Amino acid sequence: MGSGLRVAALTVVVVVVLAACSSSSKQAATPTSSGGQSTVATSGGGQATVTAADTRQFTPVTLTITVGQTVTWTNAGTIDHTVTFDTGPAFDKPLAAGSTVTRTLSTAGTFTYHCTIHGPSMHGTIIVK
Ligand SMILES: [Cu+2]
Repeated sequence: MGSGLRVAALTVVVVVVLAACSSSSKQAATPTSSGGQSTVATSGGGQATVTAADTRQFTPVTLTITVGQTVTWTNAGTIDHTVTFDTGPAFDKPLAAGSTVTRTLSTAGTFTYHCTIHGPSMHGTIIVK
């Protein structure tokens, strides 16, 4: 009976450690593909992040958030970009290499934006629900 309990306890420990590892590696992982993927941000005021890189794309291209959530754009590359909204209240911010831009969206709707440096081909959409 003693060894059976020990095995069971050890199994629980291993499962907990594995779960902790996999969740932290998920957070650290950067998206590898960039073709039209969309992400739904976690509800409840969680972080919503868009990454701009030297590929001249915003990743994810489409991000769905909840009303009142703050989106953070991070320039992970070495060239400058902008976050310039096409719709909604005016918003046109430089996104220099290594910097971040944040915007809290408190109105439901679909908002498109682009980078003025690289033109409409570098674009993204924020869906606020
Ligand atoms: Cu750009």
